[in-house]
Amino acid sequence: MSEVMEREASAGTHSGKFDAIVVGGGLGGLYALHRLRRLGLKAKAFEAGSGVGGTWFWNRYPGARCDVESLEYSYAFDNDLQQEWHWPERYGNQSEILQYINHVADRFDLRKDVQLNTRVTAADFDRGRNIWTVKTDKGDVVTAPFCIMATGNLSTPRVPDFKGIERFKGKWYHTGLWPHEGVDFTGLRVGAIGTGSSGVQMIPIVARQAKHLHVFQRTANFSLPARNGPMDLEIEARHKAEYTDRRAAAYDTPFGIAGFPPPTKSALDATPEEREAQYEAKWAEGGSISFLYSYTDILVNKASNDTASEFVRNKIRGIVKDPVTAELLAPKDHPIGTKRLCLDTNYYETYNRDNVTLVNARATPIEEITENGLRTADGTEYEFDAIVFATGFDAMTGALKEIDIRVGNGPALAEKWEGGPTTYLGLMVAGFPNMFTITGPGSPSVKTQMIVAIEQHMDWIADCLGTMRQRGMARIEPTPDAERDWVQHVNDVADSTLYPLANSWYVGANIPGKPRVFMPYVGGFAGYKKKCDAVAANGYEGFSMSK
Ligand code: NA7
Repeated sequence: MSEVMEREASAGTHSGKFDAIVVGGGLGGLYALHRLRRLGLKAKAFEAGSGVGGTWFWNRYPGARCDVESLEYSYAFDNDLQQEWHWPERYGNQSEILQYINHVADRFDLRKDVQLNTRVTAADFDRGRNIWTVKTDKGDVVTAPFCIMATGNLSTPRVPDFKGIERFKGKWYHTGLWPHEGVDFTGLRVGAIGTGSSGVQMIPIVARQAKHLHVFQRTANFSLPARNGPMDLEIEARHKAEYTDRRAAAYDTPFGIAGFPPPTKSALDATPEEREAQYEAKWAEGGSISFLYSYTDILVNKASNDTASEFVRNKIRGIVKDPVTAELLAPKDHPIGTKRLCLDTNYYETYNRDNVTLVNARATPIEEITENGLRTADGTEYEFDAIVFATGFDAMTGALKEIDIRVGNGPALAEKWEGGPTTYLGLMVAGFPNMFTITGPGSPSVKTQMIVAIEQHMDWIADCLGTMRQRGMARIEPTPDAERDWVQHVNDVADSTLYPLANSWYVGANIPGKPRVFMPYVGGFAGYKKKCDAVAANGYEGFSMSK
């Protein structure tokens, strides 16, 4: 197959031989290009969007904002960049982050190696020649010994295939595919489906515009106040003075973020009064890591977690005036922090508005979309001018499985992963040589500050490629044993926590038929990085390299 593809390449205009192909032009793909260039390699990236930015290019829904503070959520690889960039607010919003990414693309002259509006459709590895042949939907056929998948963790939006959606006469939107020109909901009857992070951020803003907003909630999520606001210039100056040390310290933390003193005791060793004061202080401070860091065992001990969960439920009961709505909004089916803990601005307060109604989509599921709105299982008809799906993503594996990735006549990656993703360190897949995944399943990825995770992965990959070059090696792949042991370890670690108690996208629970496998590594970023470094120091233990 590769030879045919290569013949096509030489016949067409969109061909080329590179040292590495990068799939994706988001934060991961751009850093990959930069890092490969520093190794002296010729790389090319393909990006489906009409601009760089990945997640931050697509997710333009009202209120889209990072839940990691802006001084942390940025690249660390260049000190001048982090010193010179000014973030206007405590948490970056979508347009500020996209502006930053575009600045980085220009500043490091990365754009010339990114081909936009191009989706990679297939990648095929020829073991005889150690060459990947990569095809795109624009007819490109390019080759390179290495392929770097920077395809993102939340990049395949999921619009549930509701019956009747094609009949709807109004407009519908998905938060992850938001129109660039924005949407004005003023005076409209709007239905919002989904109350994950995207819904929680968007709902308060749409509520202020809409004539009436119905929110369809299937599962209540915990959300904490973000306490966003203008950047405190003193904090910024202090942070910048300590940037280098803080970035280094972040590597020694579980979430890849420094500055939060680690907790020292169990929630159960504190008196009820102490706990209340502690949670109250964290609630006032804003932010999710700080809150989960109240005690050592919130994510591992159900009784400890109950104290934190109940504190937040009581906050919801205190904010939301209608007791029935408050009880519906108070999550009871999962421990706090085991699904993505949302950060919001006035989310619960929004339900005190006269023009907002919460619908229990668990008790009365959405049955079908109709011409004029939707109908729930109890036969109630809702009329809408617009419907917003905040229904999430085929997380962590969706984008990779959409590409036909094969090694000769072997099974496609999607077939290998039918029972759930398997990787070694979330970096490589056994049987798929010379293909690296940036923040792949089995790595800390979404459980950390993503940019730290991206830089750590790409730095490791660059060192690996440098070592291979030095040793005259042409091929690397994990051994099946190393992959099996790592997958087991990822699952053992998850099973020692409360995470598996939640039906979250971490286990693929939001995609019907997706195997229930815990995908991110929750053993903490610090331990994970040490493991990756030790693997490299021990001669790339668990990988086989060949000439
Ligand atoms: P999420 O967190 O996956 O949330 C999707 C929401 O959509 C969630 O509340 C789902 O309920 C809901 N959903 C999905 N299908 C339906 C149907 N059929 N009916 C009703 N409700 C439905 O995605 P987000 O975009 O909010 O956030 C993704 C990540 O982006 C986030 O965690 C941050 O890391 C950034 P469910 O919980 O499945 O019952």
